[in-house]
Amino acid sequence: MRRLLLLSLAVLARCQTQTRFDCFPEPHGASQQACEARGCIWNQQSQPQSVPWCYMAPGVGYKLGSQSGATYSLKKNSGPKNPWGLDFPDVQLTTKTYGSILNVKITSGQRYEPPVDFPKQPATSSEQLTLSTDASTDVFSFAVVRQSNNRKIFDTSIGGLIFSDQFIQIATYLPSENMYGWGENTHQNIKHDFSGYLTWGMFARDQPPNSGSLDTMNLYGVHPYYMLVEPDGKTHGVLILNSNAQEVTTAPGPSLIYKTIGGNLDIYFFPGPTPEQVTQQYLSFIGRPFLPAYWSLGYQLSRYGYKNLDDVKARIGAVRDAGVPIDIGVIDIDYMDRYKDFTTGSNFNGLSSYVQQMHDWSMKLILIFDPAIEVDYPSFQRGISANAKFIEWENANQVMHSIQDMYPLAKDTKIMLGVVWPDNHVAFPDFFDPTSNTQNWWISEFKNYRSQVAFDGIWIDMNEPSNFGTNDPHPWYFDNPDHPNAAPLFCPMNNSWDMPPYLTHSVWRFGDASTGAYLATNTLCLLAVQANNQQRFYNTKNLYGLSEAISTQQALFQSTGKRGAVVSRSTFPSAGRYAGHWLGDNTARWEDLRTSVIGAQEFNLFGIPYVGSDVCGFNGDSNEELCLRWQQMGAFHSFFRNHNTIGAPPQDPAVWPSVAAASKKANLFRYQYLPYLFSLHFIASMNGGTVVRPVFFEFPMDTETLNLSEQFMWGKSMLIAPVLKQGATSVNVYLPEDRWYSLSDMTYGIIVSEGYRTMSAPTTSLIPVFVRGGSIIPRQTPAITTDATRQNPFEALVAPDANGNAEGVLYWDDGETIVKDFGSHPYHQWQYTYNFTSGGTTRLSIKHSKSTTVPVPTLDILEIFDFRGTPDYRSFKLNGQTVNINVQTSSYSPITKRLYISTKGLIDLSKGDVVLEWNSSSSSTLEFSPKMVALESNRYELKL
Ligand code: MIG
Repeated sequence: MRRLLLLSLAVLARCQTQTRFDCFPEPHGASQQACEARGCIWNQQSQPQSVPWCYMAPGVGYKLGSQSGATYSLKKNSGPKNPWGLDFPDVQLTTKTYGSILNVKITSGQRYEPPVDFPKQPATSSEQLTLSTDASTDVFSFAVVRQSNNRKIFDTSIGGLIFSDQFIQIATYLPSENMYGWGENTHQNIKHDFSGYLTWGMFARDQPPNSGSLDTMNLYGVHPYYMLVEPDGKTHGVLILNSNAQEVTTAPGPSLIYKTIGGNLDIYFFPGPTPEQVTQQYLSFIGRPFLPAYWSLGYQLSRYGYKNLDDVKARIGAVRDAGVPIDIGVIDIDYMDRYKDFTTGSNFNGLSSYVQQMHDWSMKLILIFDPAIEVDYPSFQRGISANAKFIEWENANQVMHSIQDMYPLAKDTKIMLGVVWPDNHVAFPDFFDPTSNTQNWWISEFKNYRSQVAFDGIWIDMNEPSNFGTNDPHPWYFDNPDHPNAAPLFCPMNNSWDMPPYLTHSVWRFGDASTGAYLATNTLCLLAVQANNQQRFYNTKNLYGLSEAISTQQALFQSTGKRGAVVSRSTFPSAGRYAGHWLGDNTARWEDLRTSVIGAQEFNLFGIPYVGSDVCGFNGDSNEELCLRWQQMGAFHSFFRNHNTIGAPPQDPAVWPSVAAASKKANLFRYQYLPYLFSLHFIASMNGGTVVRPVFFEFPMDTETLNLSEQFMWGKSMLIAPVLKQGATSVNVYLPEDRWYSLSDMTYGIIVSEGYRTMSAPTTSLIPVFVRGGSIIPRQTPAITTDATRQNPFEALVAPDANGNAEGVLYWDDGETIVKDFGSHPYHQWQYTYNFTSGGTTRLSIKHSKSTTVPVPTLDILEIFDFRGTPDYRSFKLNGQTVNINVQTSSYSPITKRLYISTKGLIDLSKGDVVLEWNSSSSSTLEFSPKMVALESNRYELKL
């Protein structure tokens, strides 16, 4: 009886939250009449606020025709018809597996497939996913079922499947609301919201993020991927491999509605069951991230709007003089001659000798390059001679001759000309050119320029691709004194590529044609073609950044001969193999600092761990306190660059003494722990995985971690709780059930109890950082550059768990050799294991599981927290041989229980496996447990 009641309540609950498939998403013109004219239902409802009033009648979908093996032939049912195109009468659903990855694909005949080159390596898992289908009604549905517990992780019995040429929809119930990912958008919380209907656009656009309030607009890249933590903590991932303009709606149920205007529903399910395993499985399929050069983990100083080379020298000099560790100078488009790639402006004369100077300081140079090439200078000339291809009109009769005929080199071509930063019109290289002429020309331009200016890394911007003023009779640059009034591109709108029946949230978020919003806004016409007419820009636009990144990584490798680093503004799944990413043109506001913490976690889910924000804020004027806190937080993002817009006052750390001091401290901490950060990148690159990691990745069973947006982890062993609020002098941090040692100045080495803790965080100290019990963290004494730091002896920080055990790894290579494959790449790998025995022998074993001739500093320092005994310095034995410990530099405190062993040349790591053992007597009968409880008043108490 009771069960029955519960059941009917559940049914009722589901009925109440019946998901509505929006039938009038257009921004204007919805009315009962217009709605009913579409054959849809009009029913005003106020709860939740965002519920569509015009929605599709039930029964939308396909029915089963026939089945043969893993292929289901579906037929359009008698339910409502699609308002945005002719429903295909027949579609096919097929399944396939890649190891434990399950693929469900719905298509209809031969359709566009994204030309991406994923490795599609099969992944392994302890869990299995299977397909179940239901053809008992007129609405065929399928579910993806986790075998171990029969949970439906994807369940299309909600209905709503639509398949037409330019409008495709699929919907599903979800097993929980714990959804993460989808991008690129600015999310206010790391976890998605299912309390109402919220639609996120996905279409690459040159669009600065807005963190000030909830804003669902699409930004620079496209990532149709999410991860979901099920009610029991098991986690799965889902990729919809589609590169068209698309959108996703989170809705009560919880349910999800996905729409795209081309391609297929090519869906991949990654079974986990842990979040990190999901990421590994996802990356074995799409490709693992590149390993950044060691130096690229150093601190970068950038700005847009340097006046000349002296300006650059002055700011880099000031930061160095302030003693702030810095590795990289970054120069924006200012260095170019009138913003033309591969040229140097006269105000940057001497750049090549300054690079030599930087190299002498062990610093590196990263330069920006935009994809668009002005069509009247030598680089373009060489491209044309090399038969390089550019994005073009489909037919010669579409060419805008008023523009084209001004340029002898472009006059007789179909190249679609646009406007970006250069004074004259530009062309967009076609990186899908099947002949490779374009890619080879691109690479040779970099080689050529590298022989003049010895840059070390490449920053690619504007590759959505961004085009100024499309369809705008008076583009913004007409009012910019630094830009001539080049005639803007106008797209013919009488075609189904630029004006498809359904425009997606990517347009509607900005209005519609009446307000000047089009798919082509800020970009090229969607009817353009690539790959010798084989590809339509309508389909491939979202892949432009990825395609450019692939060629640019080759350009970097071939021009420098080193691994370096590329960062790209536009990304798509697998872009992490070739480039990192910065989170775009944020604003110098506290809200933006906060969302960048979320953004960096999301890009780690997307397989792009070399990611970070514009530290101190790009647009707007930064200020002392914000910049200080941003520097402190940014020191924990892999890509760590202070960047500023043109016209904004300087915001490098040397501007304010307090910021310089805090940055110095934060950067020294980062440089000290670089061997750990680098090892995380090494593992992510070799095996897949995240570097900056959401807390729930490590504690998915702890529901408290599921919406922690403001703190994150480095791998599994460090937890970082940045200060993100103006005026704050403390942070309320959540420590999941485990053992945590503080690494903050005032509480260094002390165990902090789990739960919510208020940690003191004045501007003068490091933000709260914790190391997890059971970890061994490799580190080095920091210096002013990563290169100098690398020469210093290694240290091991041992943070034992409650049983006195700990383990860790260290990966090491020369930091710059290009990784062809890890099988042949020269690197060292060590596994550290530590066991403490009370009143007995403590043992640190180091297994040298992979070795090479790359030189390695010795391991000179061991710092051990919570060492519960008095060490006998004379008992130390290295591989059985007595070793002399320098008692002058070593110490032990029975109060803090911190053991510090420092002896020059203690362990030669290059010589195979090592065991270090020593004895200790149990310390005083009074067992101190240095457990700390943070009090609301921000004072600390030692709990005895
Ligand atoms: O239209 O190169 O996101 O980082 O400073 C702006 C100038 C072009 C946008 C990039 C920003 C860069 C700026 N670029």
